[in-house]
Amino acid sequence: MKIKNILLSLGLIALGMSGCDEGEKSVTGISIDRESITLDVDALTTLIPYPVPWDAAVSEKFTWTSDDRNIARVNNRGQVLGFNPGETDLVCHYGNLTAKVHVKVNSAVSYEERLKALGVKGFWDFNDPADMTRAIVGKPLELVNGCGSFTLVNGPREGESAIRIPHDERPAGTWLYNYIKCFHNIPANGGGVKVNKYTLVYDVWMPVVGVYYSLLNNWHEYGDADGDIFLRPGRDFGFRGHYTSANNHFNAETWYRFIFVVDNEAGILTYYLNGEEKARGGVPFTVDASMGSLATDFIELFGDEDGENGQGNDLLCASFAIFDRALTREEVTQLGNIRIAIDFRED
Ligand SMILES: [Ca+2]
Ligand SMILES: [Ca+2]
Ligand SMILES: [Ca+2]
Repeated sequence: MKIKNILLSLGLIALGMSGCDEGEKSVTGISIDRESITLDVDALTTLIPYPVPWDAAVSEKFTWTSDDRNIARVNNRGQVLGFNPGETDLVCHYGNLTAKVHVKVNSAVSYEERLKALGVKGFWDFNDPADMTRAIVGKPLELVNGCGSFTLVNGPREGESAIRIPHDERPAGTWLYNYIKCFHNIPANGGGVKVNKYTLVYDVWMPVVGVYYSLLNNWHEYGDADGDIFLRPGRDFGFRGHYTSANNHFNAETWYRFIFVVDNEAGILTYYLNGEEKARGGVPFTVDASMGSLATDFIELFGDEDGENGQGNDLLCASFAIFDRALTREEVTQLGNIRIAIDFRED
């Protein structure tokens, strides 16, 4: 309407005409600024529809639909979101008229593919509603449930669920623990009888900050029932006694990817948050040390002996992965960041 009026005004000025009324033309078709588009997963673009003929009187709004919302989504402002790799058509509607735009969403390398390319030894995605313990790589998990219950809930995006870790309770003066036994299948390495070189990757979400959450408890082979890797009230994180020096790294109700790279043989410990290095410590642990080395049969995820597993709050974990070596900074970058839902309104 605006374009028509502007062009019409310009035309009238150019011709020095006024008062010419030849009657309004009706819309007989839809023209779109592009016949086809290609975009990446999570990327946005906008399509612009025009009436045919160009100077027709537009009396209603153009609307849009997608033939496959799982591939591409579109709203009535013509904004398009690449949702999953594939091809489909977007349809613009005006009355009974329609026009199609073919859309191709480029194939993306999935997180699972990235993990596998780097030789991951265990990967659990918590995406199977029928089996929370399912392994994508490695052995099934075992849920150790002293109280409450493990449940699957919505994760970082549609089709990506997470496991809710029930917090520990102390109903009769004795703590009831919840944790996950993770059978990593990694033999002793790094010059000892325990696992001394490894990388742990957690995709987690906290309902509140200002409390402790335990991510790991080396316990059964070490006799130390206190958790060993914590997210702390000051919003710093790390192994007990080896936390990031700065605070305020994370917020509540936000998805994060925490990565802990341990090489006891070299004496180097590195922490990443969303791919960014947050701490790099020298010589924190000796080979086979009780805190920094892992038992060769299984590890205890999210465990703690006295309620520091969330302190009344339930952590969510969208996935967990483990490597049998210390990933380099470049490899951590290759893993990419956690994919979260793009804020996109379809109306
Ligand atoms: Ca411990
Ligand atoms: Ca504790
Ligand atoms: Ca998941």
